Amino acid sequence: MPWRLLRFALSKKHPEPRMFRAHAELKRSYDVVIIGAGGHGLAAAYYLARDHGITNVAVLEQGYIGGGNTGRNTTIIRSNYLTPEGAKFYDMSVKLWQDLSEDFDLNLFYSNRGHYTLAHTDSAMRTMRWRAEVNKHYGIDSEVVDAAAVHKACPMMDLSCNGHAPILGALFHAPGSIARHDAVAWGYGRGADQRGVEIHQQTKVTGIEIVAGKVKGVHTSRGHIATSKVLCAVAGSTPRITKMIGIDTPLFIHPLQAMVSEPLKPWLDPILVSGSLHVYVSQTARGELVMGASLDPYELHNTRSTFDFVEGLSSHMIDMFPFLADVKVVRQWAGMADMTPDFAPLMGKTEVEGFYLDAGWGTWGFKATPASGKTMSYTVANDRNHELIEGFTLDRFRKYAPTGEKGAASVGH
Ligand code: PYC
Repeated sequence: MPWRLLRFALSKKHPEPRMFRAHAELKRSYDVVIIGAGGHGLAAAYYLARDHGITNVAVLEQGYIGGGNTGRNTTIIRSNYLTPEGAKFYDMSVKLWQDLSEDFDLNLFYSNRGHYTLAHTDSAMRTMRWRAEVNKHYGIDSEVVDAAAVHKACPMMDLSCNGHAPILGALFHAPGSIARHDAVAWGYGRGADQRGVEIHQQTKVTGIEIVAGKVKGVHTSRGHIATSKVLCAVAGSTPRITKMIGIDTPLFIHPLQAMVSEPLKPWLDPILVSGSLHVYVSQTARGELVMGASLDPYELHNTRSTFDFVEGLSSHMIDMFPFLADVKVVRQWAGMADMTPDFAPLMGKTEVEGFYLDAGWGTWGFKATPASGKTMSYTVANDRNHELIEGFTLDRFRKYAPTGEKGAASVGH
């Protein structure tokens, strides 16, 4: 055991830096109110304080820090997107991820593994080539590889997938990584708190005060707050908030389920995704397999899990890895994915002055956390959309100018 740890264990005092302060009262006013203490809300608070010097900020959370989609995903980080807008935005995110543990002085278990999107059909191979070309154009490390390269990276996989869907090749994305999701929320939360931001858990927003088209305040379960800027970063709860101010969005909420196996000896180094078999999987430092599939195919504002999901995903996992047949599933969960019609996010200023949206994350919100924090803090601080989110604003739907990102989804939806 390292001496530092032993000293800590034997000491009666534990002078560890605090994680967050608990605030008894809300102040009567803040420069900025952020709704949602998930990764995105806390990242925006952190960069508002660190990069823009705006610290009179309250982050309001109806539950607990990181208890929404931040704690309900499969922690995959990548930037191999299909559209130029997506590729550039997620490239910024991947670059920020690489230094985040050091930035926070907190181990995020960030682990670079490489990411294979498997292609089982000629048309999937065509899409992989398309993505690789877009990615290379923007300096993102992606290439199409053949089935032999996939076998080399993952010799344990049955390349015929039980004869159902033989693998022809893959899009290989070397920067693909995973990280510990809870720690990301804690790191951003602690960093924001240390700079003066207040995080108020168990504080529900019940209304937003608008006067002459401008934000004037927020009503909460703990009283009223005056503010002229509100950032809404609540993923699957976005429609509840936008309804309060009469903004129409094209969001639909679908459950996105996932599950985890018992810990196994390390055998799976890369992250694997199969669009045809509806599987994505990685192995954590603890040895668990973290697995997910497509969205549930109906709208539901709920985080319930189903047996149907475990059965379907397990059978496809066994097509790929027959030796897993006796491995136990130990946990499952669901998040509420806020889906847009074009699969790109919904970010930036809105028709209500002082109300900013960070939503539409669908199935890729976790990996976006640092870039969404950076770009939304810039947008809120300057009341001007950051250039990297110009393709993601709400008015693209009114202008019939979608940013079609569906081809970059991990699995079919
Ligand atoms: O976009 O990589 C992804 C992803 C994995 C799980 C859900 N989305």
